[in-house]
Amino acid sequence: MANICVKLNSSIAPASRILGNAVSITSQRNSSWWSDVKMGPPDAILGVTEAFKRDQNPKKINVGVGAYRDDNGKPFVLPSVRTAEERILAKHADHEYAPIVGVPQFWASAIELALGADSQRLKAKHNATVQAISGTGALRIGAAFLSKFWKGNREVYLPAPTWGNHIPIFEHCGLKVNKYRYYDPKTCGLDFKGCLEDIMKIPENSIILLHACAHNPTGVDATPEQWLELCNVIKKKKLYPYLDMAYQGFASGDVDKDATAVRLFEKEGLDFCLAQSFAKNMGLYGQRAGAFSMICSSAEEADRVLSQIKILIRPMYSNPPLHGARIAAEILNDPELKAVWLKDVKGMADRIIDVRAKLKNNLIKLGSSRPWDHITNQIGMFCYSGLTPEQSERLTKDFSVYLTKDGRISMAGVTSKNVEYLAHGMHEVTK
Ligand code: IK2
Repeated sequence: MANICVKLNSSIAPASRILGNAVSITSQRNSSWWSDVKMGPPDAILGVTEAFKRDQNPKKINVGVGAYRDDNGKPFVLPSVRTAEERILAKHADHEYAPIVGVPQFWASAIELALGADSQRLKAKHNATVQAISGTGALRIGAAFLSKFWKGNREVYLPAPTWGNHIPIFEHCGLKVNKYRYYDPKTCGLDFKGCLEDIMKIPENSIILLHACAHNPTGVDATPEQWLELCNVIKKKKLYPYLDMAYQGFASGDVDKDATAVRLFEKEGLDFCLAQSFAKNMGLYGQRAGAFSMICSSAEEADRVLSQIKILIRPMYSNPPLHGARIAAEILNDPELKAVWLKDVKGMADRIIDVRAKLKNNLIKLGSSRPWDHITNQIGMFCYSGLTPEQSERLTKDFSVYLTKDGRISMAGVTSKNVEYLAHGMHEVTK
């Protein structure tokens, strides 16, 4: 150890002296380095799964996390994904580093899926697109870019409520987080009037985040007409839109229909950020396949923006993982396999639509006098049930039904086998 030296205050000091210092500082403090670190709370969503795993009740149901299950409650690997994996294995591909921007066949087809193959701005190369560590990583790259380069008001406006992780993603990047009205608890639907009123009050040159489809946690989306109005207000108020599309295909079962908002913003000539995830629509949760794009005003601007995105990514994680991106690329670049995937997505969306109806009908059959129409009116993975935190807690404690405290039910965890029991529990806690 004596011959290991460390640079200290511009002079070279033997490591033993430094280590000696560390030991004496620790003993002076009479505690360890991290004795002041407080225990943090479990994650509001992933913590629910941890508690579910500990429960011994054979009737337990996990409707906490938004992860699709088949009708037997088992994780589902899409047939199109299985085929893609077999093809990749047969290719004996290497495991070299991906470029900083990721697998080109992946990110190029990801943005085409969002904007559509006929997108004029895609053809004109107005997009700066990179592969990202799923949707979360995509959002994070965008937040880091905005934090470094945004010259307007350093505030981002999020819908109330929103996916819980949006808040720390932007805050960690030094942007102030504000809310605009979105959900109306009285109707369990969209508070469109309140939403427009609040957006009109946002200071010009601020950033606004919008869920492109299948809003999480409410399952409440704007209609195409309402999207057009939102787009016009955003343009008029000179706001910078950040679109988060984590569920393309999951809302309606149709990837083109679910891209309505993104394509509208593109056609209306707005520049915007776009975060995409393939966790849900390809079931690639743990593969972390996502994409981040900035739609810019010219190809030349997109080139400059891309160069800076690469500079941000390099010290974050250097370059993204290969496997999930290869799977998605295999699917999106082969018309036949893509057709299988589109059927897979529709199958998942339809199963969810089916269990929504079953849940509502079971509640009616049990004699519940509460209005439950929102269960079938809301779309996508989640039902914002209207259960209070107390009712949600009782559902967990007395019925081993695991959900987040805001009453959000992941419909992806509901099956034809457990729906009756879920309805029974919901009826008992809302009587
Ligand atoms: N954006 C939104 C709106 C999301 O809902 C998600 C995924 N959330 O899923 C967990 C849950 O709410 O139960 C993401 C982004 C990011 O997803 P990922 O990073 O998994 O692609």
